[in-house]
Amino acid sequence: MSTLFNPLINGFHPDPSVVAVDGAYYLATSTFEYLPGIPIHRSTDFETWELIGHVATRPGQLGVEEVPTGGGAWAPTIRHHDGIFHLVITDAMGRGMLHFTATDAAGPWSDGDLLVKADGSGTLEGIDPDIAWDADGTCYVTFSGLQLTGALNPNQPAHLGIQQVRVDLASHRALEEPRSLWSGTGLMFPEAPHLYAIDGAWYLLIAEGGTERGHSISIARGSSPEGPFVGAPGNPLVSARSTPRPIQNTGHGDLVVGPDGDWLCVLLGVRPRSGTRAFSALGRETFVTPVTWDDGWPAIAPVELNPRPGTRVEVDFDGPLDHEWVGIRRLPAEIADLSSREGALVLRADGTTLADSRPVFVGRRQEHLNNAVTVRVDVSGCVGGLAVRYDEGFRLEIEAGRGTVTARAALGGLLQEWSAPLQGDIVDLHLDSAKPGPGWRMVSTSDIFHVGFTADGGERVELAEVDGRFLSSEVAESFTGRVIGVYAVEGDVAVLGWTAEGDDE
Ligand code: 6LW
Repeated sequence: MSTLFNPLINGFHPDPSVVAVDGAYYLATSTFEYLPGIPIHRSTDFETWELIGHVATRPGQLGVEEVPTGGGAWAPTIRHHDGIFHLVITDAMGRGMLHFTATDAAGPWSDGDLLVKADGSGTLEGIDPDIAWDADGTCYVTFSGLQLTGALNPNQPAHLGIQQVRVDLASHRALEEPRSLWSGTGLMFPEAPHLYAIDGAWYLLIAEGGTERGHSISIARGSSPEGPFVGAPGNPLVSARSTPRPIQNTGHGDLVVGPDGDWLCVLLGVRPRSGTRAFSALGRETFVTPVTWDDGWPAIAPVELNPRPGTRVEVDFDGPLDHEWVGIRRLPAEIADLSSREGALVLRADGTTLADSRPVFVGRRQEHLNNAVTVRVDVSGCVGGLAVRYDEGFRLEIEAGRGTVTARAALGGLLQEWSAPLQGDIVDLHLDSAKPGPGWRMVSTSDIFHVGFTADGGERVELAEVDGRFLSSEVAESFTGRVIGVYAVEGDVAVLGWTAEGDDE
């Protein structure tokens, strides 16, 4: 029997969708403005997951180069039909609703075709597309009718409920006007629909309640993929709302038969720390929980915390970057020079800073609640550093060069800096986050950042302590997660080493 670890996939990995193909599982998640986009994790036992590749590995597959904060790759559905992998997703405020295919889930994936309205007048308006086929091969795209175009009022977006169209995949055109389907029990934001044929019935699984504390999953059943659907008596099937559970915001799930033949639900959740006002440092992560069936209805077990052991990642930049590295609105390969200096990652400044939408930055997701990253940089004649970001407006940097080290917290338009002199050009920059220790004045927080540096051969100098709640999913502007990386703002910054160590105790 497999051990179900929770998180199943640590760090910023929201909106999971999973498919089983020939004894293996392929799981896709959202990446917003980051590239490569849409990671595919593979497992045969649901216990060990390997990042085998991404859907968006080439410029133009997603239109995220100029996407506003919060936009980009939202909520994939991955399926396998007639020997081909299919993935549908919304490139929110970017290209629109897209359909990708691949014969190997590791890639390469297709360029991505826009799913267009029946009259051909542009992309289907909505988010969170699902793709399903009936026994005759009719293709259904079921989606959430959240309207992202036009005058969007973020506090009161227009929402048309769960909708569906039949689609001709040869032309990528809808064959009809969107029809409304069952849209949940009446909670806000019905979204993340997935349609399944199980034991002669059709099931429509959705998320409702919004992706914060009210989040939940509900289901309905019908005799046809077009409905009519009748909601389950036990809805919502899962929600952590108003509970003291360590995993909150549970919702947005996908069902699959697990390796032991039992049903499982993968879903998103957060791990807030503190009391009623609690803060989730890492953003929305992927979790899993058992599903049982009774009288034709599924029951989804509450999500149990079961973290994996801690990890230590050391990178010495003597080969290509692994799949975990991401860039912001551009591919790491565009800016990461690994050939001009042996054993170094050279980042060439281009006039941007981390306040800009496309900075010279490559990073990795923060995977653990307790985390320490150290990078060694050579800053002769240049300026650059190490930073943790949620988005352009919520970030914490430690930057070296020109005889100074500066820690900088830029949080929703507020800015604070701490500086100290630097001797020499080789320096270790440290960005650690940990539970508040005894005596810390702020207790209702996720974690505290300790920002410091060690100049060649010297003692570690502590520059700043910053409350981690300001870099949490409850506070930051975008609903991504923490990404920690190296960046350049002046000249050619050589990164000589990277160590990240963390655990979830
Ligand atoms: C996604 C929506 C949601 O499209 O957040 O939790 C959006 N759910 O379903 C972006 O992740």
